[in-house]
Parts: sequence; C-alpha cells; structure tokens
Amino acid sequence: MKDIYIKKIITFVFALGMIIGTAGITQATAISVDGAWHQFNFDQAGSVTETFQFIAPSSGATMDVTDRLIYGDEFTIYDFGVNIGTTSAVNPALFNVQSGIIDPDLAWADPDLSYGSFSLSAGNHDISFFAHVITIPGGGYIRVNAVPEPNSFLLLCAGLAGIAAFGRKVFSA
Ligand SMILES: [Ca+2]
Repeated sequence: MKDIYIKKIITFVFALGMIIGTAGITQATAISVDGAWHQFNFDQAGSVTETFQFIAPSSGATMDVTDRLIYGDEFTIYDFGVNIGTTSAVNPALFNVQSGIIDPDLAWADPDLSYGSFSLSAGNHDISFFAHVITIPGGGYIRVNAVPEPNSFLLLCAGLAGIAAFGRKVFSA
C-alpha cells in the first residue's frame, strides 16, 4: 500500500519536472529607459527566457535589439504579445560563423549581427522575443532610450521671438 503512494508521488514529481522543463521558466525583468544594455538568452527551440517591462516617457522611446556571438540568429519581437517586427535579415554565408562579439556596443555596431530599432509610444511595454535560424542556444541584447523631449529653453526662445515679431508689427503699423 505504501509503495503505491510512493510510486504515485515519484510519478507526480517526475511529471511536474517534465512540464517545467518543457515550458521553460521565463524571467520577467523591469528595466529603466536609460540606454543600458540587457542580455537575453534563447534555447534551441527559439524560446527566449527573458521578458522586459518598462514605461516609455510622454515623448516615446526607441528600443534597440541586436544578436551576439554566432551570426545568423534573428528575433521577432512582441509587445504585450503583439508582433511589432523582426530584426534584420542575415547574410546566409555567415550562418553559424562565430563573431566572437560579447560587447553589446560592438554587437550593435556590427551590421552582420541581426539588429533592429523600434519606435514605441508613451506608456507601458512588455517585450518578449522569438529567435529564428538557430542551431544552438544563444543570446542577444536589448536597450531602451527615451526620445528627447523638446528643449524647454528652445521653446522659450521661440516664444520670445514670436512676441518680438508681434511687437515690431504693432509698432511699425
Ligand atoms: Ca547569435
């Protein structure tokens, strides 16, 4: 009788392990809109194990994504599950060639590592990925920058220039 329960428990734990192992564990990471690079990783099936959450300012944000290390991986990017685009196509002659690049700035500078820049509206974003053209597990980098706000000093100058022009019109009439 006891043996049956132990067998059932072992079977249950094994089944649970299989489910967790198959589904993978996704790591949700809240990031700042500050231009800092963050790494994500993918398995052989193309599943990316990280998602990134951030809030774009009222001026909007620009999100950059690039592959790293081995050439040939491309990424389709989703925002709250909606496809917003895929990174650049890679020269097939370079598939599986090792770039050796692990510095995110150098990866971004190399056009042969698949890359993309995406404009995002103000507010909440929840970014996930799917990796294509993979032969072995790998990774990539993501960064988010704020679109610059119109400079308040320039706006003030434009306003003063407008008042001056209006004044000249009034006094010259
Ligand atoms: Ca790669």
